[in-house]
Amino acid sequence: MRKLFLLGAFASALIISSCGGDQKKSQNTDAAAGTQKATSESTDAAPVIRNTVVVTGNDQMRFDLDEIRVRAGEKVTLTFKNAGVLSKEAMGHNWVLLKPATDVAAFATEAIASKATEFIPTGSKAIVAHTKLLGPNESDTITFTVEKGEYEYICSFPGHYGIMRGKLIAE
Ligand SMILES: [Cu+2]
Repeated sequence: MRKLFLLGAFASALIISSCGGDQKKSQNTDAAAGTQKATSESTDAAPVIRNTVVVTGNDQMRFDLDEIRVRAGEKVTLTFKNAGVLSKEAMGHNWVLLKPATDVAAFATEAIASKATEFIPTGSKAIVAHTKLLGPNESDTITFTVEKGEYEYICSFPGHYGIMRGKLIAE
């Protein structure tokens, strides 16, 4: 998990510094895959694709992972933890996976209007999977299976999705 976190942090640093993006990124990924191969019995040379994932959210309105890679067509088990201390009413978090090409801003607006269902618009066709809304130290584990593609995930608590979001890539 720690490795995933570090890699995520490194990836976002690369994105922030942005120049030369693709080439640098693939070099980094290759290096990471090499490390992983040396230290675990990973059977695949591909970088950090895991279907068991732990994500945390915090009081700074951040997920610790801004990119998650999973294997398409196989069950993903995702545990989301709220690592903050602020109350659920003030700083609750959830993890909501949206279908590719979802208008995230429109979805988030719809979510704000869904307070009775903890900011999950019931019946929304945009949702692939979601956790419960969590208060401090709470966690929720969900399972889902996705087809190949790129999906965005957000926290749908009002005001959070702008920075509390990331990308899930199924390959
Ligand atoms: Cu949140």
